[in-house]
Amino acid sequence: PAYISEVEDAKLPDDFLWGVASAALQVEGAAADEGKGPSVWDFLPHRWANSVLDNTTADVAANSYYLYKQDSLRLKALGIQSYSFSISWPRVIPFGKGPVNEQGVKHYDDFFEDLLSNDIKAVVTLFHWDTPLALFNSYGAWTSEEIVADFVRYAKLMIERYGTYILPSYKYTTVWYTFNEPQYCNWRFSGYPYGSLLPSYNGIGTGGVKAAFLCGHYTLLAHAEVYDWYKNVFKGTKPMSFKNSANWITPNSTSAADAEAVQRVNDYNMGWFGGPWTDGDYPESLRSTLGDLLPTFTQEQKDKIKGSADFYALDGYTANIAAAPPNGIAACAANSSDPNFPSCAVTATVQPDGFPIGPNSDAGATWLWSTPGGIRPYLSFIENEYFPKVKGKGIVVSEFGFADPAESQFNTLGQILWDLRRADYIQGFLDNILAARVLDGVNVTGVFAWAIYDNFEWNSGLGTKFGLQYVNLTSQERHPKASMFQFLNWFKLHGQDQTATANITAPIGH
Ligand code: PNW
Repeated sequence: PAYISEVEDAKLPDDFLWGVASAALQVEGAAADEGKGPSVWDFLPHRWANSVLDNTTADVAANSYYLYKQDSLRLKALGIQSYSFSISWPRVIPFGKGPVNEQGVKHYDDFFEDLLSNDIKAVVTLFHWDTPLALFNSYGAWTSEEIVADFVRYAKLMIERYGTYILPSYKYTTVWYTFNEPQYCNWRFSGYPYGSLLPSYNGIGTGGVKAAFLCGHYTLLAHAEVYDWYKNVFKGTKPMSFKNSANWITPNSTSAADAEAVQRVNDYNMGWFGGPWTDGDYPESLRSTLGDLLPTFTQEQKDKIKGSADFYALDGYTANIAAAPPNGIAACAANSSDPNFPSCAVTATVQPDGFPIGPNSDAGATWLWSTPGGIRPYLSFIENEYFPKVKGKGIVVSEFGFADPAESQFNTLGQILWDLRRADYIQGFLDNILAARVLDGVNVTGVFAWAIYDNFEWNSGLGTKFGLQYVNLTSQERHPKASMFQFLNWFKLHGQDQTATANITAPIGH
């Protein structure tokens, strides 16, 4: 392939979608304020000591429920085009079903209005893992088909209310995502393994595997229902998709067995949800490995799911190496407690020559290695090989980011803000995305950096920092880090100069 230096002067089109990302649970705080009901992630750290690495909670986090007006002025002052965030289901429907919390809905009215007045484009995720706790107690949440109707009701309510926050001139405003990374069904939707201790998760299936695939199944049914309603009843015209967690996988050797292992990992990461999207059903390798643990669709359901996303949204952070399982596929497939189940592949971050695939991330993100070179071949692979049927729909890199290990070692503000490893990762990643687009002809239409600022990193807590802005957890002051300027300069260099000014000593939200 041509050298990346050839894209130094390349410009991105005006409708290229870019910005920073967050999720409600991770940034909002106000966990029990103004009528909000508990989500499983509010409950978890209070119920089980050590369920979060540093025993922090998301009770306050970056307090954006109250500070959002400062946040959007800051985005505007920095010149950031779009903000990808999620709505909290238990904030607007506190018990998942039943009464609507008008104060919660009013909060998002103000929030959308505020973004609009600052000319920041809204990219909205309806569900980013904060399952209303009450739904676990009433029917086991994502292990029950009952959740489909409850999610669809919530989604319609939000889209009817906020579907008007659309600037017709801009192709990608507003993007709707139904779900964030259903690949983490069960464990992130429930806080697994602690969530598996919730009453209704007891005794389901084999080691939680059955629960995970039921969860994926109901996620797909709920997504397809919302998509069908949005396009055919609501007559919505904006793009809708769901965000997928998947990474570039290379084989450990040139053997056929390792090539098959790569295929199985791709089928597990991309095909579990992407297969039904492109073909109406799960990939063959998932069916043969999982057998009855994988639910089946009716023909009507298949028809509804097929085609139910307008582009592929990729949360692609890193890369991995895959090899065949030591005892063969048959032995693994027969044993759902095999550590390599269900992909039945061994994944690694050390190359055959003994070198790691890249510099590693923070102790709270051991899965994450700085491998920016992987995104370029991966984007080509997705468009040309894995999803050739949907070529032309485009790919948005809906999240990428890095937890700079230096930030947990240093403790003065100046050092924390000097996040050179994140800056380096971001530069490399963006260069490779541009190379995929300009030199390899991949239709990549947007990219979002995780995260707008430091936040609650799920089971790794507040101590694992992904932000392009630092948050002082006592004063709640925000400061841009070096990586934020690297990010912004890169977009300026490539034709996205958002000359904006704003006074960021803004009033508190409400
Ligand atoms: C994403 N992986 O999760 C989530 O959408 C965010 O909420 C989260 O804070 C962020 O990434 C950083 O972790 C991922 O193993 C979790 O490749 C795991 C992977 C990727 C994304």
